[in-house]
Amino acid sequence: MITPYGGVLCELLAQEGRVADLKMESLSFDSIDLSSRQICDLELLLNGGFSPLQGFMTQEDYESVLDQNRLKNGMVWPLPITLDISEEKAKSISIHDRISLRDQEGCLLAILSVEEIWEIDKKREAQELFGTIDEAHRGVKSLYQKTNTHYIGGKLEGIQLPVHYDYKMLRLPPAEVRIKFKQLGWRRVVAFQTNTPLHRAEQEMTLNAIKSLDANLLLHPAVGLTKPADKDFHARIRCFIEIEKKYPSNRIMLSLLPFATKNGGQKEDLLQGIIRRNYGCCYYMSISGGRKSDSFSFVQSDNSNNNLSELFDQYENEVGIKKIPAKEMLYVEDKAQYLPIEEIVQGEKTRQVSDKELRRRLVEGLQISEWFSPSEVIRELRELYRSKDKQGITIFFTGLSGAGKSTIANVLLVKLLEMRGRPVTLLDGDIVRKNLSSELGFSKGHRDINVKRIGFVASEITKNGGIAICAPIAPYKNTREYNRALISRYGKYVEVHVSTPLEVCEKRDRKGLYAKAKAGLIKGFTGIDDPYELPESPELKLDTSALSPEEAAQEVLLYLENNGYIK
Ligand code: PPS
Repeated sequence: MITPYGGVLCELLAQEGRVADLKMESLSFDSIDLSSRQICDLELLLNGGFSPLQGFMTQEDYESVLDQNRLKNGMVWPLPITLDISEEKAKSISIHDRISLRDQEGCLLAILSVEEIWEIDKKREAQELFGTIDEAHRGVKSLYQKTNTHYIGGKLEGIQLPVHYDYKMLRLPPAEVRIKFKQLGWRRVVAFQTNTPLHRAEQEMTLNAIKSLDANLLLHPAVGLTKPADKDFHARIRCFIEIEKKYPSNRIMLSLLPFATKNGGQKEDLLQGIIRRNYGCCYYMSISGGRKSDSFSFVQSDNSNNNLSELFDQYENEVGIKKIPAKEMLYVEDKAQYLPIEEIVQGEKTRQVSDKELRRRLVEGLQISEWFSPSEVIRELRELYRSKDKQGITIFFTGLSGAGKSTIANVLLVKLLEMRGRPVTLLDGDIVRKNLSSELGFSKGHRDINVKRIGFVASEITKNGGIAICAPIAPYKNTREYNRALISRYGKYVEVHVSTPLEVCEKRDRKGLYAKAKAGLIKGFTGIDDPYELPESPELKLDTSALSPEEAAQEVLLYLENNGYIK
């Protein structure tokens, strides 16, 4: 029977006294500010997750990993763990230098003793790692576009682990996880890697696996490249917290792994296994990518057409962790239980919900049954995929001066406030010019800044589930499209072209500005000597020469109601 890996953890954090010395010495060192991806690698190096590595790889290790999935000392290691720097930086650093590695706020994390600096042969790396040099592959694209030109390798001395303010209790380093396993008397642990929330099918699948192996479960999602302010991330973690409660409490532990994907297919899967071995697990199981949109089958990560387990199978004895297959389970309606596919008798009615269907139901606010997922998990997902009537909305009026934007916006504001439900904010042109953009004039550059500021504030309101009503002239198409793209990431964007003809606006001329512009007293006036670029496909077009303000506002409400955004 397989036993947990007894190998020594290479934790690279310096002892307390040494840390004080290093901090003093580092005052004269050059610094590298690490990207979030590099910080993930550094964390796993410092906390022992990447044992036996003692620093960022030198060229010999790197070449050996590319050539034969092994470090130069012969140990299995499938992917390079390297630190990339720019050519300019590479020129300013010499071998034997010591370099401070800092996070994005400048906080000192570690000291690197430079052993080697070399230029990356990206073509070779792409070919060896991803089997292609085609940038359609995410790993290749990232290597070509986001990775610097040089690698710098050498041993590390850690000052402190990267700082996390969120879910501290769930961010256990390998040594602490090992201790917990010991305290709990867990000798056989299956590490389960997933990027997506678990539903009942995956819960049953993992339960089935641990029962058959007489083991326990470490639910160990990789949460590397996520930003603390990312709503998605928090919803995902809360889903894990909720599903954890649905397991027998003595069988499961949830912990977060600071690993940033390297899009490395089979090689990455093996690396993930090695990391879990270092955390004290003896089995490894993974699903990535969720369910296919049209069926229940798990989508294996990334580039490989081969069975994802092949490379793992080849090395598992040497590595000291065994991969177990993720066996799909389906809900059998007649039996009101989940069964592995191979145990389902022909003719038995099974049920499934694809990812696409799940998203549709979440967005439409439709029912999702308990057999598919616990209501607590669905509640968290509903926060993320808010149904249309709970999503934030931006209603963006655009049109000439005097077209009637502000008047309709004010009527709409009152009507929406009457309805209650969501907080509503009016960002009228004049209000914004007074409070947000008082230093700006009417040049193209200033108008762009003004309209983008409105877009930014509206995007924040929309993100947080409110309604933003905006009413600037916003004469330029590109800036409007910029706002549309920004805001649509967070909720519904409704462009309303207030298309009242120029002649009508001129005739109204409530502020007397058209007369002044025509007399040449104001320069660059929209519609007179500055362009108004017509919206190509606004959600609504309203001409106030034919509609009263109430009628125009009613059109907007009808649009929102017909499309499910208000009830
Ligand atoms: S923009 O282009 O979107 O930044 O304009 P906006 O912030 O909506 O400001 C438009 C109001 O400013 C007054 N005003 C001018 N408008 C257009 N062109 C020039 N040169 C200009 N100078 C001053 C004008 O009264 C607009 O008010 P509304 O409410 O639209 O009539």
